[in-house]
Amino acid sequence: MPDKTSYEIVDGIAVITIDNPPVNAMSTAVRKDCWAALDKLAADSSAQAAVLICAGRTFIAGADITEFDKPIEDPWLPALVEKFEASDKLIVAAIHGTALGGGLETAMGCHYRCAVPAARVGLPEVNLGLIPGATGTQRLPRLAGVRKALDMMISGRPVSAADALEAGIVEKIIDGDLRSGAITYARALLDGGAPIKRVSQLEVAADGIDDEFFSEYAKGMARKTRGFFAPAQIVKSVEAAINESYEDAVKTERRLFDECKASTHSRSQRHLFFAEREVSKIPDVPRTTPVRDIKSVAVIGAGTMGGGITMNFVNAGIPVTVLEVDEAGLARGMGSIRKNYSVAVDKGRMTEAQLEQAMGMITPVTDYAGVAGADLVIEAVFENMDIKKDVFAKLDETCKQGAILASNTSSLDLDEIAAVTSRPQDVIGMHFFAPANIMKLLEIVRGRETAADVIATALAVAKKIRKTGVLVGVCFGFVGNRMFFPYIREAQLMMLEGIPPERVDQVAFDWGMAMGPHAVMDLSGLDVFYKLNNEWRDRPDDPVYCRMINVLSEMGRLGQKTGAGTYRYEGRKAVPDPEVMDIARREAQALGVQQIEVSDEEIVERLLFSMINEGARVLEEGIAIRPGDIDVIFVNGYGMPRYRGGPMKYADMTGLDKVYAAISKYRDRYGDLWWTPTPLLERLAGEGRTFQDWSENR
Ligand code: 3H9
Repeated sequence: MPDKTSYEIVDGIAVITIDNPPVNAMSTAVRKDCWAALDKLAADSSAQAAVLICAGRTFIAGADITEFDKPIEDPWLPALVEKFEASDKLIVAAIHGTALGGGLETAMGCHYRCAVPAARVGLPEVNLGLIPGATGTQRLPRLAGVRKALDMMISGRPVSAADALEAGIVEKIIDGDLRSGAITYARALLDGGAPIKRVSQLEVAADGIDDEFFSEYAKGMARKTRGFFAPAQIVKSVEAAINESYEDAVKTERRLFDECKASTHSRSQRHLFFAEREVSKIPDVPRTTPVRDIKSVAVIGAGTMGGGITMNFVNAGIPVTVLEVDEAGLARGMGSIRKNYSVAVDKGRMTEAQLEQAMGMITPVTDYAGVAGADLVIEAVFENMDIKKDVFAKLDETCKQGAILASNTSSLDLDEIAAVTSRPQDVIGMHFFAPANIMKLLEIVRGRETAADVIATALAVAKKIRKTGVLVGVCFGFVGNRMFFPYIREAQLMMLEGIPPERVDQVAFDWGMAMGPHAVMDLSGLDVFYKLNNEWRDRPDDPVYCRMINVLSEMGRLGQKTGAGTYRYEGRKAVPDPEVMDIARREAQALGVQQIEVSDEEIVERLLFSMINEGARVLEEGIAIRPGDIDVIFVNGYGMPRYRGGPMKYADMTGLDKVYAAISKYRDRYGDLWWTPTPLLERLAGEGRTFQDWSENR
């Protein structure tokens, strides 16, 4: 027998075990082996039935995603699933861990399914820009009903074994040893004369599914799935389960799957799947690096950021000491944390008792002695170098040896901060994104002297508090903000050029951004950008640069919080303000900025390509380790849609020659200062290569 599966007879039952670590993905080799095992089962007179089970930590976690960019090799998964179903001998799938995607589809090709209580099953293909393509869109509605199947496929969220049992996706829960339990179950089915249940032959329960159902369903999911290609394809495929014969509907599913697989969306989302796993691999920090034990955390500063950071740790069960300069600030900070938790209570996500328990894990203090024993201290004070240095000097005096001293700075020189301590090896940046209790991204900033175990610990902490930690180097703004500045700069310049902010925002939104640049600035506060620009010490001298941020901030128009910024606010509703465009026109005249007409394409290019050019520089300087790391930053921290894959993947898919040509065109128009193509971009464009290719073959 080939080595990805084993075949053994126990009590007249063939036990087919897949063993393809780490997650038993259905690779070509596994598919071939399963095919052979099924042939053997058919010919084996000593086997009356079979159990399909997996070794290791999980049942099959899906098709092997690494094979999606290569030509498909037979047997392809849909054919294998049909072969399981066609078996004349009864087959039971025995599920532990997660049966996902092609894994659940294979299980649904079997005649019965049993699972351990902790198992979870789901069809998460949508997260990869795909639809289930091995008859899952046809089988799940037959077992669980149309609505439940759609909900599972559109959300991509797996359900528990208990939920699967209730929905009819599995027939039995096995307490205790799965293998022996599944064999006993198969034996009992045989002895009881249970029929061979072929899911494809079941009717789809169509009660309550009228002509309107699918269009209503599509309308209902529209807001959450805006811009994504796969969700509507899933709906169409399930619609086929109702309106077409099984054989025709499977063909429809195949067509819709192939369209998804070839789409830029799926290529982007598959790229992110691997990029998000790769970020934790640091070339000079091996996985075996020991991590420091983090049992207690202290947060310096109880402002909005400090409060949000605190909540992350409390939610992960780690007690936090919060330090503020005075009792009043402390009371305000604790009040906001309580208020945030109350919102969760109001929404039914938390009970009053849990709220009190969470608050009980926070110790408010005003004296540095109170944070002396913490394993990890995160400074979240005002973004100002002198203040930060002062805090770190105090931490160096008070904190125990071995404590990790982290700064939440979003832009400042971490090495300069570390230099005020006697232990720069213990200093690291942990840049959270607002709102810190919600946003997934954590930029982990490595200083010149940060120790390897401190980096490994910060990455482990990120995982513990359910953040995506990305390691970056020291420079102004690190990776995210540094690359976001050109995007903001171009939005600002376009305002001076007479292009209304609402148009720029609409184009960015339609491209897929969660919000346009002007709306983001108004939300964060124009003063935040104003201060950041002023902290940027070696900013090129350009009076036009972000001029409107300066003018509006100095007028006290700071954004949503003052009721007016670039927009005027009626409650939270942004209303275009003609006065702002009047100011922009006057400023443009004074600065000699031409009024121009631009296409939507130009708006996208100027916003995105300026950012990509900076990204290439970030890579050249080694500030980001891989282009994929940059992409992970932008989809997790800056509202970039996953279906674009992040700025660097978007550039690769657009073609670096096109990006280079456009940047050169803007250099001709605006000069060298901001639009000089980065040498790396120029070289790769000339060689017809991608950032990804460069990263893998350096
Ligand atoms: C599909 O099935 C299509 C079909 O409908 C139709 C076909 C015709 N393939 O996440 P982890 C790797 S689409 C290849 O760190 P965890 C992963 O890259 C598929 N590799 O572990 C990582 O590698 P490395 C539908 C895969 O315990 C390692 O395994 N299925 C696959 O945190 C460990 O992964 C899905 O979308 C794969 N399918 O989480 C499920 N899955 O160590 C995708 C994982 O080199 N997978 N790897 O970095 C998951 O959601 C999680 O991996 C899982 C485990 C929950 C299983």
